[in-house]
Amino acid sequence: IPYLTIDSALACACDDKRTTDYSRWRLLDDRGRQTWHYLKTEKQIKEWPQSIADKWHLGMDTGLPNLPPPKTAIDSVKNALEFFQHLQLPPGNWACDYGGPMFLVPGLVVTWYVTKTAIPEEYKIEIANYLFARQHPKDGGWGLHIEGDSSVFGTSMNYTALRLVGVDSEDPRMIKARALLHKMGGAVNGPHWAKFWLSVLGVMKWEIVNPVPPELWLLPDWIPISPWRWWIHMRQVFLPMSFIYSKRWVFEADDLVMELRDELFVEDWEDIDWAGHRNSIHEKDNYHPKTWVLNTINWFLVHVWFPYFRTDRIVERAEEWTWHLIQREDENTDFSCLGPVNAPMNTIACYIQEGHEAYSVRRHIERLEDFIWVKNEGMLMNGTNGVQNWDTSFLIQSVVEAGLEKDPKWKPMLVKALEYLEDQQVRENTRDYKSCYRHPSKGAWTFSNKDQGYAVSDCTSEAVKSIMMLQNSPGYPELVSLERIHDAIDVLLTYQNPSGGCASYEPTRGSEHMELLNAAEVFGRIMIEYDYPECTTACVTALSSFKWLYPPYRTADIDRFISRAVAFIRRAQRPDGSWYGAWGICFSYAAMFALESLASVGETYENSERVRRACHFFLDRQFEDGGWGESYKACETGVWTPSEKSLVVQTSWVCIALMEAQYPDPEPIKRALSMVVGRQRANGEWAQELIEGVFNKSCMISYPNYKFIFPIRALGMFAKRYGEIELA
Ligand code: LAN
Repeated sequence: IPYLTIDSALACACDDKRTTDYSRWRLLDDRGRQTWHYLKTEKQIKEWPQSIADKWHLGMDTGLPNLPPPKTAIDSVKNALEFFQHLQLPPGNWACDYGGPMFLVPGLVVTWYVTKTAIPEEYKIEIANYLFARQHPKDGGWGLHIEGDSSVFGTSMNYTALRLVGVDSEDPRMIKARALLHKMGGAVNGPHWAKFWLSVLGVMKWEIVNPVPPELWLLPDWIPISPWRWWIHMRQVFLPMSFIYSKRWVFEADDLVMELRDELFVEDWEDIDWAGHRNSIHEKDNYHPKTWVLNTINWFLVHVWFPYFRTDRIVERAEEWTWHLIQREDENTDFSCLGPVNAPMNTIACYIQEGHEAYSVRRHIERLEDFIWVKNEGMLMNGTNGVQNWDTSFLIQSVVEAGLEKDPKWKPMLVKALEYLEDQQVRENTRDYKSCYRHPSKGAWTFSNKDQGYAVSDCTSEAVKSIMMLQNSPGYPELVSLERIHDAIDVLLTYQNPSGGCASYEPTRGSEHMELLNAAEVFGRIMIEYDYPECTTACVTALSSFKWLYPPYRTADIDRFISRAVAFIRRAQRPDGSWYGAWGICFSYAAMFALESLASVGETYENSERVRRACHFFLDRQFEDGGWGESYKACETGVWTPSEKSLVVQTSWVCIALMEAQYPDPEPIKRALSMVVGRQRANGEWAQELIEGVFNKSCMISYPNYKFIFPIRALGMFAKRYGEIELA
C-alpha cells in the first residue's frame, strides 16, 4: 500500500519498500555539530563519498574484514578497536543513534507542521519507516520508549506524527493503531504533554490541558517552589510551554486537523467535555499519578485564579518575562537549546511572537536538524544533540585502562579524540548567567557539544579525567593548559551538595517535596536535582586523578570534597549491598561507579564489609552462562529484575565493578568475560542487545556505543590484572 510518492530520482531501486536510497545519506560532523544529509545529484555523491561510519550507522555492509579469533582479553580489545576506530568522526568524536524515547519525533513533526515548515520528502519517508519499525507488532501501539508497553501518549502522538508526514489513515498499520487507541479510551486519556501538543495542533481544545501558568516565573526567588529551583530539564520545558499555554495559541484547523479530530477520539469531537477530561489518564500512562496537592492547586488555578484574579497586567508581565528568558536560552545556545523538548517548543514560541520570517524561527528550524538521526530503521530524533563528549571521554579511558595508549597504533586515534575534547571545553560562563538562573560553566564540558553549552558534573569529570590521562602519557601533546584544567577543577568543586553527593547540571536547589507538584504523570523524580552515585563518583575520581597527577592546587577543598562524597556513596548503599542507578540500567551501572569511588579511597573487598556485600549482591545473581543482565523494569520498580538473557554491556559493568573492588577470585570474572568474547563477531564488533540507559525512572534511552566502550574497558582491566589467561 504505497502511502507516499517520491521523486523517482530519489527513490531506491527496491521502491515497493518505500525507502530512500541509503547510499545517499551522509553524516556531517562540523566541530561536533552533527547533521544528516541526503545527496540528490551524482556530482554530490562523487564529491562526498560515504564513509564506513555512515554505512555502519545506516546498517549497511561496512566491508570491514574478519580478524584472527581472539584468545585472550587483550586480543578481543584489539579486535574491538580495530572495528571501532572506523566509527570515529573527522573532528575526533564518536556519534550514535541516541533514540529510545518515543515522544520526541511527534513534537518535532508537530512543530514543523504548525510553523508551516516544508518537510523534505526523504524525511517523511524515513520518519514513517522509523515509527512503523518501532510500532509494537502485537497491539499496533507505541509506548513511552522503544521497549515500553503501548500507552496513550506513545500511540496518540506517533499516530499523529505519521498522519502529518503523509501516511494514509486507511493503511492497515494505522487502522490497528487506531483500534488500540480507541480501546484505551482515545487521546483524551493521554498525559499532560500529549494534551499540550494536540492542543497546539488544534486537535484538542486548551481546556483539556492542566494549568501551565507563566506567572509562576514572577514568583520571588526566595519562594521554595520558584521555577529556578526545579531540575533544569523541567523548568526549561515549562518555560516555553507556559508561554504558549498563556497565549492559548492554536494552529488553524486544516483538513488534516479535521480528520485527526475524527480519528483520535471515541466520542464525537463536538460532544467532548474537554474541561472534564483534564485529569483523565490511562493506567498505562500514569507512572507518577498526580498528588492531591497538585490536583487542588490545579482546581484553584482553573476555577479561582484564572477567572477572577489573573489580570491583563499579570498576563502581560508573565508573558514578557518568559519571552525574555526564552530569548536568553536561544541566544546562549545559538538556538540549539538544552534538549529535544524545549527546542521545538522554543521554536513555536518564536513563531508566535515573531512570525514565520523571523531569524529566530529560521535558525531554530536549522538547529532542529542537530537532533535528527538516520539509521537502518529510518529517521528519528535523538535525546540530545549528540553524545559527543560523553562517549569520546569514555572511549579514551577504556583504551587507557587496557594500557593501549602506549601502542603507537592507537595514538593517532587518541590524539584526535584529545583534540576534540580540547575544542569542546566551555571557556566562559554564559552571558547573564545569574539572571538566567544558569550554573557557572567556565571550564566545564557538556554531554554533547559546546554549542549546547550546558555544563554537567560528570561530563566535565569524565572529559577532564580523559584529558589528564592522555596528557600525562609519554608522547602525547599538552593541548589543554594547566590553567584550563584548573578551570575544570574549580567548576567541579561547585557541584557538591550539603549531603556530600553531586547531581547532574547544578547543585540541588529545592526540596524533594517539590515532587508533589510533578505534573508530567509519565516520569518520576523530575522536579529537582538529586544526588546520584554515578555523578558523585565521576567527580571523586576526576578530583583524585587531578590531585595525583598535578602540582598542589586547592588541596584542602579537594580532600574535603572527596571525603564527603565518599561518605554519601556509603550512605546511598542499600542493605542488600546494591546501589540504584539513575542513568543506566540499573544496579550494575551504579555499582560500577560506587565501587570505583570506594576503591579510590582504598576501600576494597579485603578491608571492607560493604564492598564484600556489594560483590556478593552480583555473585549471587550471576547467570548460568557467566553473564549478568537487567531488564529496564528494574529502573521503574527499584527492584533487581534480571533480563531473560545475559547482556554484554551489563556483564561488562559488573566485571568492572568486581575488578574495582579487587574481588580476589578471577574465576567468575573470567567466566563472564568468556561469554562477552564469545559474543564478539569476527570483525570485532558486538551486536546490539537490549536498551542500556534511562532517565526519570520510566524512560529508557539507547547508548549503542556502550557495547564497544564497556567490553573494551572490562577486558582491558582484566588483561592488565591477569595477563595472558586464555578466555574460553
Ligand atoms: C541525559 C543524558 C546523559 C546523562 C548522564 C551524563 C549520563 C548523567 O550522568 C547525568 C544526566 C544526563 C546529562 C542526562 C539528563 C537527562 C537527559 C538530557 C539525558 C537522559 C538524555 C535525554 C534526557 C532529556 C531530559 C530528554 C528530554 C526529556 C524530557 C523529560 C525533557
